[in-house]
Amino acid sequence: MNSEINLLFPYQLGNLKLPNRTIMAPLTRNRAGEGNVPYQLNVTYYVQRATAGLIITEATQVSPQGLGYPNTPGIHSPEQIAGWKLVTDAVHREGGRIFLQLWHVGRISHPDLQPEGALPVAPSAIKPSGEAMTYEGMKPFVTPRALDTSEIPGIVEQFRKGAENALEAGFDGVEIHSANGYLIDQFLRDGTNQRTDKYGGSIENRARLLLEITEAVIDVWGAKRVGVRLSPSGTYNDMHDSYPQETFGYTGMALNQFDLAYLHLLEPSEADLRHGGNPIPTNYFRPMYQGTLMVNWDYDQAKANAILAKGDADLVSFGKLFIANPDLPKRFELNAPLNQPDPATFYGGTDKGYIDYPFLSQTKV
Ligand code: 8OZ
Repeated sequence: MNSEINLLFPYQLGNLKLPNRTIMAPLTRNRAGEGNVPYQLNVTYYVQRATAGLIITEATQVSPQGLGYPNTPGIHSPEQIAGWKLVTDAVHREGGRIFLQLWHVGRISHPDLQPEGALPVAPSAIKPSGEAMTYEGMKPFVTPRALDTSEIPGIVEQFRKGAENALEAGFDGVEIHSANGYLIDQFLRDGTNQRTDKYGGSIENRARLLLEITEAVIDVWGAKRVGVRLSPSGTYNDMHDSYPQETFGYTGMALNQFDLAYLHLLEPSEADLRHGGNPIPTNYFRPMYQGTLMVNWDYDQAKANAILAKGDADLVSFGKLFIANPDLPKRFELNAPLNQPDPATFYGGTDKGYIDYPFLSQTKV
């Protein structure tokens, strides 16, 4: 217990000095431009939030195959790299730090979104329940195509190339999206992975893809500029696992070998509890993971300060609060009132609910 530590304390993340521990969580907003290219609207949004200890961008597909939603940005074309460069330059000019989140959705896609109308790929041909968000609205998920063993090096290469492109685009680091039921998470959990090759079966095998991707991305960036995000208790995107404590205990332990920038944990949500998951408390990870732990789930300032003081986490990321409060660290510092986020404008659209939340200085008192 160190009651002096709070969200406004600086944090040394490798050789990157964070001015505070109030992190902007990765947030899908579906507002990239034509060709899934970031543009001026996105620049304004990120620059407004440059006082975060660290910005983690929205999930960004590493390849056309990795796409699963309309208007999410990519990091695989020259235009996308150039678009992201506008964002990183502007955030740096404002004194901020920004990591890109590398993403492949796996089965959470639809032929309408895939190159040449192909089936989405996955560890096993298991259809998620629910619907994909296509350009023509929601459509039922399809049964994905199981990746052949010979295709796995190509998946690792997609992440390596994405990492190289992120470096070229001027980011400060990258986060590997291994959470929320997307491709890497589909490999980790036995509900979606029924493979019989070296990428399925035992947890050592199911974690192999994540570890190979992590190594490839570290080759590009160095370990201290690479984070990994996991959702050990998550049920989102029709996910389940028979032995989550073992699955994620092994995964957390295995990630120790890399000396990463951080491990980012999504904590159990109300929905996960309702779905009868087997939620794993965050302090399960603290003794087994030796590096920096970042946590996320509906924290407010008091709860976040409490977990930092207790020592169960080093950094806290905020989603909805950063959507609605571009100057969140300042508001925490002044104990100022918070703008309320409007869920109707979370996904898609333009300025409204994206770049028009007022700063404190614009708030009438
Ligand atoms: C909300 C809508 C679409 C995608 C995630 C990337 O859950 C997402 C996502 C969230 O990690």
